[in-house]
Amino acid sequence: MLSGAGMSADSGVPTFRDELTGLWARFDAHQLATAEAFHADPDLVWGWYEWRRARVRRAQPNPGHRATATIEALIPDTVVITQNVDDLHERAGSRAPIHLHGSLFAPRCVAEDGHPAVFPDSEDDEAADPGTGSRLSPPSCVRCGALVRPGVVWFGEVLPEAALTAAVEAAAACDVLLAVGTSGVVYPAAEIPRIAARSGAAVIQINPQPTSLDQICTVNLRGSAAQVLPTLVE
Ligand code: BJW
Repeated sequence: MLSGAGMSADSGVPTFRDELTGLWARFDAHQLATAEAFHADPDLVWGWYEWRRARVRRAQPNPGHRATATIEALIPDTVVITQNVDDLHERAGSRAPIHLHGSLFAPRCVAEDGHPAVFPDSEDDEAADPGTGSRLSPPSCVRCGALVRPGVVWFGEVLPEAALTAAVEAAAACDVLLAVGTSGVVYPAAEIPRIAARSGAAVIQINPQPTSLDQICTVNLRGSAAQVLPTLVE
């Protein structure tokens, strides 16, 4: 399975590109989701990610996340690949989802090697919601003194190599790939269902809207992840 932001939409976590409710309808990706943006205004970027982190903490897995965990239990060699930076698959019981775009909960250091950040508040799960548009100074890494940055993959950055390799291998080897709640426009993640299709797998898409993946899919199930996924395991 490849999941995207639509998987968590029914948990109240906004997608990126939905016309009215997506994050990019309200916020400028260039000012928030690039390394250059963080360098130019770390307080703006850190504050925005802390607001999103607080929202995710309050969110609960939905029936789509739970059905995914059930599929894993029923078919043990299922591989869950997600573009999402939330932890809702894990909280629903998924074993070890592959996070292609990192995690809101694994901040790292801006130092060259990008080591996991060590800073006083990193375990503070009760931190208050700073609110939309709040500026917040990022902490410094106690190990090296450099700034701590969100542990996500921004535009222009390479994806974690091990995660991408595992995802490509799983896509090339699978018989069926479920593409759930993704617009399929952000690469290289968008290659995953295309690799599966080229390798002869059936690609089943679950999405309430048409997407750029429609043409390569064997079946397009129009509906939300929370509605459609549970029907597959009933
Ligand atoms: C529901 C629903 C419900 C709603 N149920 N469904 C090849 C061609 C063109 C460009 C490129 C290319 N290769 C690389 C690029 C550049 C770029 C890119 O792809 N740009 C395109 C946008 C044009 N890619 C990169 O920069 C990547 N890095 C890279 O390629 O490195 C190599 C390199 C480096 C340097 C030089 C040269 C090469 C990195 C991409 C990182 C993406 N990061 C983000 C932000 C992460 C952090 C954060 O969360 O802030 O990741 S962007 C954002 O988009 C986020 C998502 O994971 C990603 C994908 O979005 P997703 O999940 O598909 O969400 P939406 O909103 O787009 O779609 C939601 C869908 O759900 C919709 O279809 C709805 O209908 C549906 N839906 N409700 C089910 N209830």
